[in-house]
Amino acid sequence: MKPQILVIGPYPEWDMVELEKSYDVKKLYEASDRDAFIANEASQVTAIATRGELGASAELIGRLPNLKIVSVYGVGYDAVNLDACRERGIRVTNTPDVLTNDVADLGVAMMLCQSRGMIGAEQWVRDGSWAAKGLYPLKRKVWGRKAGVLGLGRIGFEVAKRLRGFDMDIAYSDVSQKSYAEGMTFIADPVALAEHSDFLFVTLAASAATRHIVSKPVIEALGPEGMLINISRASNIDEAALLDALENGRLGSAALDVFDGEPNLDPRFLKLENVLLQPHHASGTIETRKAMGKLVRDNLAAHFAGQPLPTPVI
Ligand code: 8YV
Repeated sequence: MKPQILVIGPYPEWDMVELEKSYDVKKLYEASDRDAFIANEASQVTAIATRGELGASAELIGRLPNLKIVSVYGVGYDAVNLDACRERGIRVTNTPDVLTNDVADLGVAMMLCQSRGMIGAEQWVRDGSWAAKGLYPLKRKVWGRKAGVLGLGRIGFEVAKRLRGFDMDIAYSDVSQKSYAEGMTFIADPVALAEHSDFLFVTLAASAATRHIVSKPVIEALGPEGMLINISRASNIDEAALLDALENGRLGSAALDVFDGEPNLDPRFLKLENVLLQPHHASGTIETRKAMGKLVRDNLAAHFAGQPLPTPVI
């Protein structure tokens, strides 16, 4: 008999095919009655496979008495209730490293796209404005300006490496100074970092400790000429303060891949012209998603074989 695993949200078909070869896959996302499904179908589940943003709540963990492992398809595991897992000795794994470069690429692309007004420029060509009105309105340069990286972990470091190619003055904030941050200025206080920056990248792993670390004072320190780029989690930002500041011009602009309540983001975002909106796809390339799927399966396989887990969180 194949072990039962519970899949919280769908994966690409290529992953589902592979998972189904080894496991009796229970698809929570297809259940019309979630409670009945968990009670009747998922009682023998020993593993959860989930996406970074979907996670596993204490309630769900509590309803799966045989659960032994949660394998997360993503580097962020903030949506998994680690306390509930620790209490029962449930292991948790994630997919670090394989997605680092793609996430950094998208963050830098978002900065360029927003600063140079590329979405509006595309529209200018398509709707005939170019021929009718002439030159596209001038935008702001990127190269040589000041960037701040809030969280110089794997992704933050790759963002900074790319920004060097634009001859930017790079500063960063983290819990401590990093030995690998050569040529970058350490500014511990996020408000001071924002004050120093034209572009502020949020690349922190989200946790209860980092909730709203990008606070109203940070947003206002970035100011009317500043741009906030978030490729981490929405919870790192005080979104109400962000919306207010974008609406009244106390913050210049933002480029966001993540939102509170996503995919149902606050409709106020849709009315703003000074924000670039992306659908949480920083790791969304075929190559990286295939590598993430494989790592999810490798962690599950190692668990069921009694081998050390390749990428454990706990
Ligand atoms: C998602 C992510 O898991 O790595 C993370 O933390 O949030 C993403 O990679 C991905 O979008 C799949 O849903």
